[in-house]
Amino acid sequence: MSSSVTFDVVGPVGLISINNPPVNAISHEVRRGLVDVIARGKDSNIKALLIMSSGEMFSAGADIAEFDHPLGEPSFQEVESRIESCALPVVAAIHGLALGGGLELAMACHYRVAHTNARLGLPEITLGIIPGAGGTQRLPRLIGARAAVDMILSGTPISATDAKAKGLVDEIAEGDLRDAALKFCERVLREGLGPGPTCNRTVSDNLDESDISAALAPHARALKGRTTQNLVVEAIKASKLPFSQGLAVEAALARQSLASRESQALRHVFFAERESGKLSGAPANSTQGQPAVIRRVGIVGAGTMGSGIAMAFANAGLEVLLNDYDPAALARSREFLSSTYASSVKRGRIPQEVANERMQRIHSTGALDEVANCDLVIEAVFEDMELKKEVLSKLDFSLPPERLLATNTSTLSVTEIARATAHPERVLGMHFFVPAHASKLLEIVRTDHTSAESLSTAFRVAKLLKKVGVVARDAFGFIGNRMMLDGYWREAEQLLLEGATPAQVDAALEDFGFAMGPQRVSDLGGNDVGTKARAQLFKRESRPDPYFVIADRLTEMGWLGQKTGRGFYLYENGSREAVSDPEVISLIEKLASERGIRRREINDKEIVERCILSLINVGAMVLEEKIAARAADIDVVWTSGYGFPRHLGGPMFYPDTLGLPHALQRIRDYHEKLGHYWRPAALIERLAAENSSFEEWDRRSAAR
Ligand code: T1G
Repeated sequence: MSSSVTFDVVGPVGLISINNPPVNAISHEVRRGLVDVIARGKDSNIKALLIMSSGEMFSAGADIAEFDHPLGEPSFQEVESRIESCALPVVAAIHGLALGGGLELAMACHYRVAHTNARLGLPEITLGIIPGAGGTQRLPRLIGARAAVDMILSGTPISATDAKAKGLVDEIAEGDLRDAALKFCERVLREGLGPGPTCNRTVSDNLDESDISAALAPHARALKGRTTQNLVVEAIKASKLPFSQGLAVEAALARQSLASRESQALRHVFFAERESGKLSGAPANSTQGQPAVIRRVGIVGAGTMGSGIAMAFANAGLEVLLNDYDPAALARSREFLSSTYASSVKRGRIPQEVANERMQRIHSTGALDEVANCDLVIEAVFEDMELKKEVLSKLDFSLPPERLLATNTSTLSVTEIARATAHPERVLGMHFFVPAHASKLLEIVRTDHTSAESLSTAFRVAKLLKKVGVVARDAFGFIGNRMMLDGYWREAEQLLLEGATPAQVDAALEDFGFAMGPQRVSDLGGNDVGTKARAQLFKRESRPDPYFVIADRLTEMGWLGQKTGRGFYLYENGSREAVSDPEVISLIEKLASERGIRRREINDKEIVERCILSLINVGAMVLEEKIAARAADIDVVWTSGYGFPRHLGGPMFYPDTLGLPHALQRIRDYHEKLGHYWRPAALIERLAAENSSFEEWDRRSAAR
């Protein structure tokens, strides 16, 4: 008898409970346990079966960790056919999340009761797979093919109320779910409703080509470069076939999707995001630190970043004290906060009362010492070393030594800033990304003094903010900016000098899968922001010319990007549409001739190859220098913070799929052609020589 599935008798009902923490994944053991207990339903005293789960949720679906090996028997199909063909009515009682195989299991039951807090979804597409446990055949039978294709393409769970309205659940329960579900079973028995196999239902609507394109259109941007959506549509179409035939079609398509590189990449990112939140980079002499409880957060500096960070914490339900010595800055910040919340309300993202609550959680103050009673203080003042040191030393004086002190610097040495305090062990960098209230990544920058407790607290903060926290060692540009400046973006500029146009480079990288090309991103953020950041970084380490000579010249000329109507592109009359600017091309030609760079035709393949290979090469150097603890951490930084396409797995996973020997050969070719800065990273040379991979390197490092 499996310990993760138990069986109790409550009157005429056989109560089956799944208990497989932390997320009740329908693992091999759970499937075996279910088959065992369903057989117990044959006991003559049992008139109905009720399946529910303990813990926070019904189930997060199949056990994703099992996907790299053939799934053990009994299969989902076996478990579900035993439920569906059961002579007794089988009811599923759903609380919290019912996702993927968890919802598919519930759909194989004859009836579903959902608690008001239930959220039901098939998020498989986020893992590059299609629902493979009958979801593409039973969901259309319950809610219609059109609604089913929408739900599976979005992958977003729906509420119990919506699920009831669509016909996915039969009853909504408030209060005690177990009681309500047992009452529901008694009603089914009293009214003699009997078993109601979903497979016997037919799909109420048709899915023609216009329906399909209409269903795909809203997801075009999110699914750019992906293929799983086509398999989803094919599987849903098969729901018109007799059930067993449709199920066979689904199984074949599910196997195809599971074997795809797209799914391997997305599963890699899924687990990498969860692994990145665990201490790997902590100083050797420290133990796993106990994270502090954070209820009230102080933010010093009410500029765009400070205000955005304040919003992130208020949105997560925490009290925020936003400090700035300049009353005008505080007033501008309130304006920014209320207009940002107003536009979220206008877009229907949050109701007005939630916007009000969040706004009220942010308290402004001109008195720095007021933040002394906060559990965490984050400094977000102007990017100037002396100013940041002055603020940190004042905070260090007033804030109890066990409280965490963070700096939001993106360019300056955190180690140097921490020198202004008497407690460097409680100082680290919290590098938020624009917009701080919405971007998913939080780079946690540790110095050689940062304690494990401080790191654990920073991880807890990332989880509280629903961000992915990745530890970076304090160094030039940390993980993300180092790779962007020394690799990806630097190469984009080099290609412009050699003959490519901004539009060509951006289009090639957008076709590769980036949401936006580097020149357009620079114009969006402001070319001056990049120039200032590099000037700060050069105080740590310089870089040989040419290094962003085009962007820096545009800054000198005041062509800062969208905010000035021109940058790498023209933006006419305040539009956000980037229009090619012949004057920029002439400027680039001039900068190239000043450096004796011969210009030539460059094709898209070379553009993508050079920008991505240089990213990979610098990524390997970041690993060698222990700035990142894991190759997978780099993948998380770039997929959640820099727009690297998730379905390619990230800049370190991607070459593993190409084969490192091939990547090394191409890097060597460019080293020969383009010179020193293309020197292959020693780590790539070593792994290629061993025909190994970054994934293998991570496994070995973790085992050490
Ligand atoms: N399988 C295995 N482990 C899982 C898991 C799963 N489905 N879901 C979560 N975990 C682990 C996770 O790695 C972490 O482990 C811990 O649980 C807590 O997760 C047949 C084929 C449910 C919203 O896509 O979206 O069913 O790091 O940190 O932030 O058609 O986890 O502690 O060791 O993420 O509260 C479809 C995936 C599967 C849902 C909770 N299901 N999970 O978020 O906690 S495919 C999904 C999530 C499928 C069928 C197909 C989230 C969550 P560790 P966490 P959280």
